[in-house]
Order: sequence, then structure tokens, then C-alpha cells
Amino acid sequence: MNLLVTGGAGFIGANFVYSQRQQHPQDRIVILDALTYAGNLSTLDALSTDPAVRFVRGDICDAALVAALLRDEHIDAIVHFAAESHVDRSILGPMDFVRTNVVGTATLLEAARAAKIARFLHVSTDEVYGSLEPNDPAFSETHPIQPRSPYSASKAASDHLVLSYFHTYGFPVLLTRCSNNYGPYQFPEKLIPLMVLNAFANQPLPVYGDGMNVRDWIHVSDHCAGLDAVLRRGRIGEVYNLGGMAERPNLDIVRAILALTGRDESLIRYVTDRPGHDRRYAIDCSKAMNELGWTPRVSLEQGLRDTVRWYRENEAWWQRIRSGEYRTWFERNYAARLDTGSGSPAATAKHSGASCA
Ligand code: NAD
Ligand code: TDX
Repeated sequence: MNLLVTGGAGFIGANFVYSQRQQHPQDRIVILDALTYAGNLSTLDALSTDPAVRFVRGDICDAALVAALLRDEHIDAIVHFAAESHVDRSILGPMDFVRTNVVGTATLLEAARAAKIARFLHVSTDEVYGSLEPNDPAFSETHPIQPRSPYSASKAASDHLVLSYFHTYGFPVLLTRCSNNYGPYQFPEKLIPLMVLNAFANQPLPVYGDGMNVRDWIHVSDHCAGLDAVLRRGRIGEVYNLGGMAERPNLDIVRAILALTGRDESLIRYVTDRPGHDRRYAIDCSKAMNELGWTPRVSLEQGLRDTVRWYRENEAWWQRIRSGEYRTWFERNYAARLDTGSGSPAATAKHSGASCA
């Protein structure tokens, strides 16, 4: 299979590419990523000489580029991760979320439909279901769509578009909605890596509100295994929830990180709450478990231990982010290997995008 992975220089997309290379070495992967602040090519460094992986810097809103890639690379399936993904940023500036998450997904769908792509897996989030009260049952796939932040509203809009392509055109979509991920290569704006790095540096850990908002945590390797199962065995037109079955209040996570880093609770700072902060997410993933034989395997306790160890052992990766150096890392390390142009839109975008970061 020839796969197009959008957003493959981000946290989950990169983990997915690594896991696919291990499990399906016969497949080819083309990564399309615009390298926004969240994209980091140094994450993909270990694949830079892998002949089965091609990286193209480009925007999913660029219809000509996407169409050329689908045609020239003989793409069979798309796994669509590319998105603006951080809720706090969506509150500060919603328009980037509308552009990438809605217009970008629509652009990709149109190109994929024209190219008659065999499977289009859209990677979405439990946040589209809204917020639960403490005793509510977990979100099932039939729970009403009730997004409450610009991020989740833009993801919900993209979900609706994806499903509309199945119902209207018979286009072969698959849709997953996953809970909060954590693990290697996560950008340190999200709760777990932010708290780990602040604890390493003895800096305050900012806890929003009372710290009792609940999230359902899944290790990124379990999410990637679920995506693989849906991509290869999922039923076309279906939605599959994926989750870790590990609901915890934020404060429990923060305390666990303090314990794992040998710091004490004096570092905790209660700060002004996030506007519209969803109180609780919980995912019922029994459909994926029963139909696909998938199950989350990494316990939160083990996963947190491994994640703290990963950040401890990979300081060079996150120091480049903290210093901002990761933004120019690509040019310095790959300048000699830049594709200077067969004239195809893909090659041109790859070159011009890379040289104007
Ligand atoms: P991320 O922010 O780490 O990575 C997003 C990637 O998309 C980056 O590499 C970025 O450069 C790229 N990108 C952004 N705009 C682009 C554009 N216009 N064109 C091409 N590339 C673009 O995100 P993540 O945490 O890895 O999330 C990946 C996907 O999974 C998202 O769709 C997100 O909604 C979904 N998701 C995330 C979580 C989570 O806990 N992080 C949970 C469920 C679902
Ligand atoms: O500094 C912080 N302090 C804090 O208390 C940060 C960054 C977060 N929080 C709280 C807010 C949330 O209740 O921690 C919880 C997790 O926050 P985030 O890491 O920002 O994740 P969340 O808002 O739950 O969204 C995430 O999960 C679903 C991802 O960012 C989304 O991309 C995904 O769809």
C-alpha cells in the first residue's frame, strides 16, 4: 500500500509513521506536513534515509499540491492527522483552526474523491462530543456532537464533512475519535509534557481551575495500534472511538509527574481556568475492541513512567523546541538534500516551503 500521512511531523502522526514502518515494512509512506510551530522534522530524523518514506513540506489547503501527490505517488490510502490541535490556541485565535481543520480537510476530501482513493481515515477527537457530568456514561459513537471550543467545533465540522462524503458520494471514509494522548515527541504545550519539563526545571506547574477536570488518557502507541486496526480492518463509513480507559483528574496526573521527577507539591500553581473548560471526557471504545480485536495495552502508570524517562533521555529534542532552534533545524540539516525541482507542484512546494521557514 502507498500511504499519504498528513501531519506526520507532529506528535501522533510521527508515532504512527514509526509504528507503520515496523508493522508494515512493505508499505510506502509519503508524509505531507506544513511544519507549523507543532511540526518538527527532527522527530523524523531516524527515517531521513529510509527509502520507503518521503517527506513533503506542504499545506493540506493547497489543492494542486495534494492532487499532484495523490497522482504521482500512486496513493492508495490517506491517514489524515494534520490539524491545529491545541485548545488554548483555538481560544486565542480560532481562524487558523477553521482554515486547517475545516478547509484543509475539505480540500483533502475533494482531491481524494477525484483520485478515487481506496480508504480515507480521518483522525478525530473525543472533544467533539462535548463535556460529561461526573456520573454520565462514557461517550459512545452515537453520543450527540456538542463541541464547546473553537478547536472541537472545527474538528466536529471536519467530521461532518468526512461522513457527508460517505453518504453523498459513497466515498470510502473511516473516522476515529480518540481521547487524550501522551508519550514520546509530544509538543510541550500539552498538559503532560509541559508538566514534565517544568518539573525538570523546578518551574511552577500551572493547574487550571481546581485541577479536577477529568481526561481519559491513552498512550500514543495504543492510539497508533487502534488507527492501524481501523485503517486495515474497519468498516467503511463507520466511526470508531479509541480510548485508554484511564480517567483521571488533572491533579492526579500532575502529582504523579511530581513523584516521578522527585519534586514536591510546592511547585503546583492554581491559575485562572481555561474559558469554557470541558469538565470531563470519557470514551467507550467497546465497538473497536469487539469488532477489531484492538485493546489499549499500556497502563497509565507504566506509560507515565516511560514518558518521563523518554523526556529525561531525549533532552536534545525538547531543548531544540524550548530554544526555538527546531524551526530552522530542517534547513541546516537537509539543505543539501532539498529537491530543487522537477517542476512538479510537489517538488516545488517542497523546495519553496523549506527555504522560507
Ligand atoms: P500536533 O499539533 O502535534 O501535530 C499536527 C501536525 O499537523 C504538525 O506537524 C503540523 O505541522 C501539521 N499541520 C498543521 N497544519 C497543517 C496544514 N495546514 N497542512 C499540513 N500540515 C499541517 O497534533 P497531534 O497531537 O499529533 O494530533 C494529530 C491529530 O490527532 C489531530 O487531528 C488531532 O485533532 C487528533 N487528536 C489528537 C489528540 C491528542 O491528544 N493530541 C487526541 C485525539 C485526536
Ligand atoms: O498548563 C495546563 N494546565 C492545565 O491544567 C495545560 C496545558 C492544561 N491543563 C488542563 C486542561 C485540560 O483539562 O489539562 C487538561 C489537558 O489539557 P491539554 O493537554 O491542553 O489537552 P485537552 O485540552 O484535553 O485536549 C487534548 O486532548 C484531545 C489535545 O490537545 C487535543 O488535540 C485532543 O483532541
